Amino acid sequence: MKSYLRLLAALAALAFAVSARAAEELNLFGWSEYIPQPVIDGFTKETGIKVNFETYSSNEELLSKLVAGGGSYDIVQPSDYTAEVMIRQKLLAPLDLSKLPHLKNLDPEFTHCGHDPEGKYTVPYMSGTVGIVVNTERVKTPIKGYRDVFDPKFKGRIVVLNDNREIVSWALDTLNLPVNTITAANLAKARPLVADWVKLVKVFDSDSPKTALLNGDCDLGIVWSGEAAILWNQSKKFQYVIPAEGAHRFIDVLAIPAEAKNKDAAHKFIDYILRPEVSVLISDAFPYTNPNAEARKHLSAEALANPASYPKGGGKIETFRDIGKAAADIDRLVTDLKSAR
Ligand code: SPD
Repeated sequence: MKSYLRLLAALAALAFAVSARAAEELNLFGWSEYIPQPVIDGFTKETGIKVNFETYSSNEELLSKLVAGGGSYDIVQPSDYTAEVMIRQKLLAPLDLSKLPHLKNLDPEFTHCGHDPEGKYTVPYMSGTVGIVVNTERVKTPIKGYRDVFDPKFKGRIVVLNDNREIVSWALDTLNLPVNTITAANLAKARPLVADWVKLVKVFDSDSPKTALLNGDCDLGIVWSGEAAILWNQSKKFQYVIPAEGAHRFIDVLAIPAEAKNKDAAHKFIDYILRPEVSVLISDAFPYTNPNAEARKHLSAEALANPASYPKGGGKIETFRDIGKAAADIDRLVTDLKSAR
């Protein structure tokens, strides 16, 4: 009788453990076109943790939803300079590095950077640049920089990122002004250039700017390097050019909001992403620059030769930093000019 009761108790404990495991959830808030669904499904299959996945198209959207949503997200995926803002505003939780044994796979070039010098809050996800894509079957003049793209003869043939900080940085680079020290005087100098440029643009799209180039709606683009890499894989007519005036290099990271309710599951997900075999799946679907040195060893020679994913040489390449309140000035400037076009 006693052993029968013990068996019953063990079964009840097992049922409890199984239902607790099934109830575990992870609320993931990431960039669109960046985290492949099979990677998320693989995590759920392995851990039993259900992932609720929401996407955004800009760092500004992430910030405003995170601030409004309190503790609704367990993992976010800001770019370096936005992670820096979040750290300053105490919106991120320090990571428990003992729960991230695969951190060792990262190339040190991408860790302990300016946005998180001690590596306490963020883990690099993917890196990349913002550059020019040219459909060389349709554009026969040499395209080397922003001024070549924003030539009035290309009016209605250009797709660019729908990202105000990016757009203003192209004008600042063109004028040889700093992209991280934003003053009213420099914004006033950039304004006429941006005003002219936005009038030439046909499509503003940060989610899938490749689409307008693939379907022939546009012949030139200023896009994320991963989008350019996908275009190159489709056809070598899509050439990637790092703008001669200067380009932006970003590191997008994974981080856990301070108010997250499922921090343990969040650490499990981040460590899963750091596994080489998982990271390779991400590179296959979204060929950005992979910061995971172990994963890179498993990439094909063709993937590593993609000039958008792994550009060789190049001129002035800068990272963006937290610019505080000036971010709102940039937003206002571009929003005004877009609505006046
Ligand atoms: N679709 C994924 C896009 C990722 C872009 N991250 C870089 C943002 C830098 N402002």
